[in-house]
Amino acid sequence: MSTRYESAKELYAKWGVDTDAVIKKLKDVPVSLHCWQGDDVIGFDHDGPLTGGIQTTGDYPGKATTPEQLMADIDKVISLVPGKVKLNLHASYAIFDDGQFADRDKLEPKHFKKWVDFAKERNIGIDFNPTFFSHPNMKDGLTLSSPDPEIRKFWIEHGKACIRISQYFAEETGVPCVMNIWTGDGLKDVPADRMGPRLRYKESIEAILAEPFDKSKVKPCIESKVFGIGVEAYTVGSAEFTLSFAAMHDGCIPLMDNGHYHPTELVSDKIPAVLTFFPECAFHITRGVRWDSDHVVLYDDETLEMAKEMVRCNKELDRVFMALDYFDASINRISAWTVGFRSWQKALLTALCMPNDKLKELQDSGNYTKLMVVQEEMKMLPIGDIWDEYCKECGVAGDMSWFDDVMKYEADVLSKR
Ligand SMILES: [Mn+2]
Repeated sequence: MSTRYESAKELYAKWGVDTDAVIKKLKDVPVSLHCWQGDDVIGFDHDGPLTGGIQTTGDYPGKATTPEQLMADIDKVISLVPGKVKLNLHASYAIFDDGQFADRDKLEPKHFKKWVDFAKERNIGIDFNPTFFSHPNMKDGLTLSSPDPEIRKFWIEHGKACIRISQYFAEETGVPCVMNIWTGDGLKDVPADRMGPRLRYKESIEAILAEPFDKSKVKPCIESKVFGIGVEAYTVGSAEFTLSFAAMHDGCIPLMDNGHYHPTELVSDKIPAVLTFFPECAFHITRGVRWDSDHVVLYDDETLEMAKEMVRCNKELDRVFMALDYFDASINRISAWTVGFRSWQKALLTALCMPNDKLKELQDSGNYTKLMVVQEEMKMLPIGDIWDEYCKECGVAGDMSWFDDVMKYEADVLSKR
């Protein structure tokens, strides 16, 4: 008697899909795991509130408050998810030994040595983000676009420091570091001058990118956003601004966060558009709900559609940098992380298991009737059996038995914090 995987494999083979090859390939696709789900985007360098137009809601017990706790929590997540994890850090997660505090403009590689040790021990790469929020130098809601030259200078120095740290990450781990610039700069209400802040933002990012770095090691990105909490009327780094900036600056990569657009705009449709022009593109995988941009990623239609476009536009998946970006403080944070990472893995697996060349042929030959029928047929194929095999080969549970592990961790570790 054949196993469920063997029988599923045969069904996919009839469509020309080699599921063994898909599983082998997916194991090597890096996906960045964001450290900030573990502590509600607080970090270790300040006591103030979260600012910058983002907000966590909920007070589920057990959040990490020390680097040791956060690292232990990340380890727990890594043990529960299939696939290849890359670590994604924000600058606010610098680790200072006693009396060693350095402000954002004075950060050095040594403040991240413990993270490098963590990554090297686990043989994973690191992505990085300057932190342009939750800091007193965010003046009147502005950082790099502030009219105050001293404020701009502080944040430019922060950006430059982060480039040096990104290069350090790449050199230490042997994996290129994707460094993403995002600011929450904007205005709550109708501006009198929309262009001035954008001209200053452009100059400031150019000043940051003037810091020397090896383009094969550091991949600078720029991320847009349509609005944030308290910056409803105007954001400086709008979609047109960031996409134009990346297009006009060699080596700068556009980063699209699918929670950062109007709800009727779909990043799945933007993926082929940007890959038509840019050699490399970066994506934040999240789930927008009405005005919120940061719910836990689920295996839903748009998540799958984004995975399909990445796979179809870039078969080798070497031109797209994928990172999760969300934070939920109302549920167990280990579970939030795990569900999101596994959901994106499921979406990639499903996309890789589709007869994409055959579907394209149907479209190109104008056979839209059969295209619809075949696409519907695909939905009933036993992807769950392929998923189980993939998880088994990765040494993790295919079903939700990982959740027992999380509940045990909550009882043994999180509830004692
Ligand atoms: Mn994002």
